[in-house]
Amino acid sequence: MTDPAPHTNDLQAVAQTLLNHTGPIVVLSHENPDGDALGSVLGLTRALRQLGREVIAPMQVPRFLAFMPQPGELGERLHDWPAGALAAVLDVDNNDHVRVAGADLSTFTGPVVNVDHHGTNARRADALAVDPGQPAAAVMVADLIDLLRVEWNEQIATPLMLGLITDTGSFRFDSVTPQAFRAAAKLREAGARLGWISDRLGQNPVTYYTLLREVLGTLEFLHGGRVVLARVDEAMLERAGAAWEDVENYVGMLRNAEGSQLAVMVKDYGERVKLSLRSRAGVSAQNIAVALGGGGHVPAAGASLNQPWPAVAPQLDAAITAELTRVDQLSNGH
Ligand SMILES: [Mn+2]
Repeated sequence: MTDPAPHTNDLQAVAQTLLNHTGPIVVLSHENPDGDALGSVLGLTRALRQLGREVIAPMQVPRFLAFMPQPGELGERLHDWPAGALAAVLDVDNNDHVRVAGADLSTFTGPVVNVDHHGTNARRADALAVDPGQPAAAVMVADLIDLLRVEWNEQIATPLMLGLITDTGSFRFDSVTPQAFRAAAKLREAGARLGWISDRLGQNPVTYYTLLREVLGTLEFLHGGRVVLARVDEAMLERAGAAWEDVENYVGMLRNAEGSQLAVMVKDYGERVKLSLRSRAGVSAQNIAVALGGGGHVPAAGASLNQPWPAVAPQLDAAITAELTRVDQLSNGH
């Protein structure tokens, strides 16, 4: 172990609260769970069960993460708060807003512990550890498991590695800290199955590819290749037997086109349009989205317009042209 992280004292209080509690423990995270939410919940659930605790972990696991839990390991829905329960809430910045899989924390009167890495945390729990310097909640759960004195094994380490991988984009960003690699080393030492996780995360359903064939037929390189745009509509989904969910990752793939500064995925619902925008090299997807009534972050943004695509296309082009002009003027020193 290296120097204790700033959250260690707070985690000690969380660990003590969990160890003192003899009743059932309900482990929860946010709705639309991502890899960190699932990994944190599953890691702590397995650790607490190893200590002999009764744990209930209701979660609707999305298709792309369904490989991780064992069948029956997580409950689909919570019907009632069990008598004498404690709620352990992970990777969530506001417990008051937790309404997942039948569990509504606003109706819960028992003790709550919260472990989270969001800077926006509302700090409402009986014991809580919040550290925005951590790359993933799973890293804090790993430290918590050390404090609970649970013996490490592959079953506990693997879901926590999933959380760390997904929240760091597989360690690909400048935001990845040395601490993220130290946490990964600890999980790897405990046997986390890195290759298996990467292989499973990289898999797509067949409909992803059959739909992609349709979508690539619409591909356009605009503004001298600086903008790459593709469109998908209901008829394409029907021909491919695909769902809107299959479309999610296309825009990131388009952005990888060499020389492209902006990728646009047009989701054409007929009477309305949703735009997914991804940018790089000084271009702001956010500026374009805001010009069209949407919002988001500088590199990733979106907009929804209640107009058909032929009416949206010229507005989108005007917003793109304005943003590219802004960037060019900046780089020319104006
Ligand atoms: Mn997270």
